[in-house]
Amino acid sequence: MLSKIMTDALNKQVLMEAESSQAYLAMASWAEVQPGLDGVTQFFYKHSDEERAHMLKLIHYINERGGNAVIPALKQPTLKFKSLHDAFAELLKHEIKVSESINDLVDVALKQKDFATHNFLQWYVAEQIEEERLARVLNDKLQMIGNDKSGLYLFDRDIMQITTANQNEAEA
Ligand code: OFO
Repeated sequence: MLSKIMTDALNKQVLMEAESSQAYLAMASWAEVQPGLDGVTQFFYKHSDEERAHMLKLIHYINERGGNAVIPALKQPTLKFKSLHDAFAELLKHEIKVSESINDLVDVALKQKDFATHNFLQWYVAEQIEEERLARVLNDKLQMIGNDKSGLYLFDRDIMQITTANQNEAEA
């Protein structure tokens, strides 16, 4: 059975994952109306779906362990970006914030001696390492490319390939 402190902390993470999903959905919608960003658009839509899946995983866990998951109200995310570089910089900033929040949650689990939740959270720890790494790689690439149009074309093509490959892997 989850303690009240643990339940509240997990519910805060539900909000964070919901906000992530919403933020990336806004990025996807922004990218969709920019010329030539088909790959980036798919990447953000998929990322938004993944964040929703992270939120659902938490909701089920809270409810299954005798807590009550709270479906949160959300504030409107950033809708417009000056450039692709800005959108990806925001993605990285956001992922770093989420990683910090997961670390805090692990700390609460340890302090509560809730080893089941500690164990459950290890999946999120690993996931954040991967998401932060990918966000950094993409930001580094964009730094290198700058405003070079052919570089941006290739970036979009590569990110489309990564997204499709990951999707095929998930469906296999
Ligand atoms: Fe939920 O994994 Fe990123 O934020």
